[in-house]
Amino acid sequence: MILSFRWYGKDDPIPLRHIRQIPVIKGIVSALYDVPVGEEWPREKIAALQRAVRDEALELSVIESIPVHEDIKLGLPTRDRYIDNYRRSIRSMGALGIPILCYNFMPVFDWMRSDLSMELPDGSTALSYDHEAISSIDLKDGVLDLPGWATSYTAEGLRSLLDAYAGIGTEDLWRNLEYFLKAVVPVAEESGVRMGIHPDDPPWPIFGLPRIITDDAAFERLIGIVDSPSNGITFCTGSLGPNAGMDLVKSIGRFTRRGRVPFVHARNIRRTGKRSFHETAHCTGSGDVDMYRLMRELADAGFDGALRPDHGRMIWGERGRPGYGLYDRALGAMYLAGLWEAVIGASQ
Ligand SMILES: [Mn+2]
Repeated sequence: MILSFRWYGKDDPIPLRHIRQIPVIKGIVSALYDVPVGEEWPREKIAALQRAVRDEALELSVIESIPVHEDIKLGLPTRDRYIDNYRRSIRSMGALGIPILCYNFMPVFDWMRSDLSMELPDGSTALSYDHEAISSIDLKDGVLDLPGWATSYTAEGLRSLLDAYAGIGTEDLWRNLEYFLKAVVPVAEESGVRMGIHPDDPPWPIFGLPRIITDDAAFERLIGIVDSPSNGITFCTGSLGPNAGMDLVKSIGRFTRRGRVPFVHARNIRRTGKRSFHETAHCTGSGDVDMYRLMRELADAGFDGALRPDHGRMIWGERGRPGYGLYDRALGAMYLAGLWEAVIGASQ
């Protein structure tokens, strides 16, 4: 198992040399943030990122993510050009020996929260989601008045994108995902790259937009589209956790045993209602995800991919990118490494 840590590149307020000081971290999860969505990732730029990571004695283990252009999700004729670029980017990853690619297939918004700094009883803050609050937002003017999203789209851009999705239902989105996977997975397999789709966060439709990667049935359908070890899942416990009907431990074991879990996001959440929750510290006692049983199941299933602490709280007065401060994710990393050492009965 490669314990890894997300790094947002040179603009991340957290430098690699700080991440390196978390003793258990071996891998870095990162991306190119200056390539327009849909364009090919220049190989030399990926190589430069890899070099920067290696200069701090870490390894670029995962690309998260190469974003999937909306035209691919919408199934527009222009998708073929973007899919070609995607395939070329995957080939470059493979040529450089970067083994895992995380991506998602969520229309328009790749994650959604109603509050980015909900205060918890101990004074820390965490991201939270309240479906009523989200449902009360009217997007018809193209304005999403939520902190963190205000600048993601122009009003015009958001409006036209939502219009484009008006005719796209769940089955259409599945068909478009199928078209994409049939085109890219063989290239990933040839290149030695394992793709893992990130589940929808939260795992239900928002703003009337379809969302399909939400549960075991969806995972089963996904892996059946192309039967390849390169067609897998990024098992994000924090994204799936709000789905109270899902047995995360059973699910992670089931798909890991079939060789379809190259990457795990370990995050804990506390459900506060049918469709509301907030994020918590990583440990079992803090939320509804049984992190111990999950890690034990992963070990039993022979997990050999990368795992990273996902969103942490903001603690000790730290300010920064919501969910991606250093302190709580570092605590999470140490906790997860401790669990792993215990369940496999050896240090790594
Ligand atoms: Mn995640």
